[in-house]
Amino acid sequence: MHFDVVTIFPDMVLNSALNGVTGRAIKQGRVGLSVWNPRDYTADRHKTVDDRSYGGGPGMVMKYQPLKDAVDNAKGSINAERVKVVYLSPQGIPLTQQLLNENATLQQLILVAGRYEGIDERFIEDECTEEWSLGDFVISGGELAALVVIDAISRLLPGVLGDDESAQQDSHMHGLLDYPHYTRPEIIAGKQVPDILLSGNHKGIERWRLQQSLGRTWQKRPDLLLDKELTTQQQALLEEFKIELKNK
Ligand code: 9D3
Repeated sequence: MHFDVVTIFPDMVLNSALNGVTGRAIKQGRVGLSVWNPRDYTADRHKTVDDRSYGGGPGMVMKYQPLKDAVDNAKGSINAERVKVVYLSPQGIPLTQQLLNENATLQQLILVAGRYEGIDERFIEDECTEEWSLGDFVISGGELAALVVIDAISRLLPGVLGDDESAQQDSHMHGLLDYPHYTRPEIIAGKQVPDILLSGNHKGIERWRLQQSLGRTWQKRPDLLLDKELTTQQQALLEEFKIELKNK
């Protein structure tokens, strides 16, 4: 997958994406990343990328032409068939793991990061195939959202995660929260690591972890259980979790 980020803060994207899992994937050539700065496609002395809003009011709007030229150059840089141009904005559909999974087989994903109050509506209508949001809260621009998308999709691509990490991903994200994790030392501030984790009983550990996942999801994110069918065994584990909680 090749990511192209259209942004007036290209360093913000590069400085972050070149670290960690995404940085490794890029260095290995499993992921491509290019940044396109609308300022580089301006013709005036001040390299103007924004202008006042028709109708008045506070805040500036990103101009159509520098964005259009940046996206056209991104498109022209690669010969790809499966391409999307996504505008990251508060008006977009909220990102979910499912949406990201569905877009992990694109060849090229052009991510448009806005600044100021937003971008000219005609650019969204004519150039963007979709609009995605991080959720119902306000951030200052689309760059962090683009980084979230790049990170989340890169993790889904073949070879990007190590075998261990991939196996973890397989066994989890089945719509439940994670179970608790512990490492040495065995006692911290009087708190023991749960006995089962020291038992060497792998079936018992697996059962405990699934039960913790179910219990924690029920406690912290009951909404996740509403549209999820639990198996008979999972229902029993959750009921046991609730009973043990009452007896505490
Ligand atoms: C506070 C200003 N808002 C009301 C007038 C409009 C507004 C404009 C631009 C709010 C945020 C932004 C910049 N945000 C993004 O570019 C953005 C975003 C977000 O703010 N929340 C969740 N997801 C995203 S993706 C891009």
